[in-house]
Amino acid sequence: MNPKLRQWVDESVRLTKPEKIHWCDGSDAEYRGLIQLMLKDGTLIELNQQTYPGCYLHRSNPNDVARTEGLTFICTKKKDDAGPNNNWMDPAEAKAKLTKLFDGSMKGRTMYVIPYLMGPSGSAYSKVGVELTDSPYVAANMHVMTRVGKPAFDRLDRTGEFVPGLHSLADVNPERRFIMHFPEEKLVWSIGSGYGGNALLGKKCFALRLASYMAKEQGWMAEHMLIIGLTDPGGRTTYMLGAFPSASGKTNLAMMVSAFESQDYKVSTVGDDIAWLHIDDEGQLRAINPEAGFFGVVPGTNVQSNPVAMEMIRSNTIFTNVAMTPNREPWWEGIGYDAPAGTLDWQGRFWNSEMGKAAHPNSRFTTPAKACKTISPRWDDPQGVPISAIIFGSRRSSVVPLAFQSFTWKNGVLMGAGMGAETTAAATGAVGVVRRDPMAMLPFCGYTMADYFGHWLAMGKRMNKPPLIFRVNWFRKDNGGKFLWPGYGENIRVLKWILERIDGKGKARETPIGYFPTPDAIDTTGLKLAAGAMEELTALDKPGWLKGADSMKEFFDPFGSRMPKEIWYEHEQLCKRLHAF
Ligand code: SAT
Ligand code: MN
Repeated sequence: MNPKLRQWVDESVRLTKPEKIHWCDGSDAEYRGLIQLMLKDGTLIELNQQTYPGCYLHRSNPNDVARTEGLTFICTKKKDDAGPNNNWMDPAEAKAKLTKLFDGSMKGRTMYVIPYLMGPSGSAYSKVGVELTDSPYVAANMHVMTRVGKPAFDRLDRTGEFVPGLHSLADVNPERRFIMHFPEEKLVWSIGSGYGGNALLGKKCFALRLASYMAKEQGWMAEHMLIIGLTDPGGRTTYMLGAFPSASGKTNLAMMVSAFESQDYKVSTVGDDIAWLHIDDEGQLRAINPEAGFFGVVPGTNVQSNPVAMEMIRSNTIFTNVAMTPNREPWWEGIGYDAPAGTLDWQGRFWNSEMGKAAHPNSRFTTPAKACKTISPRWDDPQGVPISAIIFGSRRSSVVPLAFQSFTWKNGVLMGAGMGAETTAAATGAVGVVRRDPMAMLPFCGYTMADYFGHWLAMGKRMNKPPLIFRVNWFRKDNGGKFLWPGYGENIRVLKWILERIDGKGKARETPIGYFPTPDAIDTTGLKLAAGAMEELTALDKPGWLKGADSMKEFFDPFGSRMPKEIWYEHEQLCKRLHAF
């Protein structure tokens, strides 16, 4: 037993005072045991085992259904190191505050000790974490989302290194809820929430917030990105990354089934949420998916939007906060059929449409990656996959065109850094408000984004041939509020244009913002679009971008002198080009 691990578990046991300790081995038997236990105590509800074998429903505390960004802190010694993009608390103060809350918080409960590996077994890029939790729901989800047990111990034996994460539900009270990160110590303390991103500490806490900090120190990158392969009709596969804010269709894009009937393009899934990126000896950027499962948004999932997920979540899935029909099947808004009479909403109440939504807008599924029909044969390749393009995307009903390409890596870094996004239900707070969400990392960057942008610039210089950078927007609306682009499987047409640009082809025109596709550059054969839609989707909204450039400046200003000069230079050039246009 690793002495550091032993000592930390002992200390945590003394503090939280659990009744029992369960060391997780990651076995199927253990998973089944956790499910049985939760069925017994009501944490899980059995769904219809004929039609949804191995599927269960968890209803969380209604006060605990999304990430709570306001209660999430980066605790560095210096406030400036956390930056204006994070809530900050002094590490000693945070420890003192949470020590009180953790004191006896596991009384009468079992502490699960969960050793887990983030990344493929045998990959030099993978890292070990250990989570201590009093939530069997968290333990079961960690089983699905990470590689628990042996793969972690094997690595731990070799390196001796792990990231500790202490988690307790305590009394699930927002007044006493904190998600605290100590990047200098590589430690997470999370209390008072059982929700995914707050409680599955391998995910946002380790694989993004702490890992982004470690990546900066060690010369790699941890990003909020999907990883896909796009195979062309000739059978050649090109790998791409996509950074989109939470609940903006990342899982749908990652598992996309091409709706392009006339042409044989195929998407394969390497990851749907997080990418760890390294530069190899040849100067090529490579990506691994640190996770082993999907924690996807359920509402809106149907046979059109994501047929692969629809099939995948028919078995061995934990549903959180969906509705349930009288036939004990899960139901959600956008599933493709009406809720039968007698459906219970996500809080277990008899539902009618006057009560609002039956499923919570941020209801989720947890499913193993290997159950995904489009999973890439290289999804757990220890070397990762070589990356040719990075796509930034977000919800914008106006201004941002369907797609465009940045001029250079540096210019692309500004494009990512200045990305505006409409907020979604994945975090508590108002939905649909435009905020700057650089690289879709605003809630997940474990240090000041001034240094983060600098790190992006530095990484670009180390790459032999940096990936091309693109911006996409599937969510553009017309004046009447109707979507201009059909999205989902039709997005393959945009990916095809991106592939053509990678190959030095693909029609484009130069604008002050970057290379925009010409209205005929994206193949629309067989699509029924409104007249003039492609013109509108590829037009330059000069006043909109001028305002956008102003709000980028507003976002960048508080970073002060720490902001890289090159970002300001790129911003200045952008404004100049816009004014001259
Ligand atoms: O934060 S979660 O991992 O629960 C989901 C998300 O917001 O991307
Ligand atoms: Mn996410």
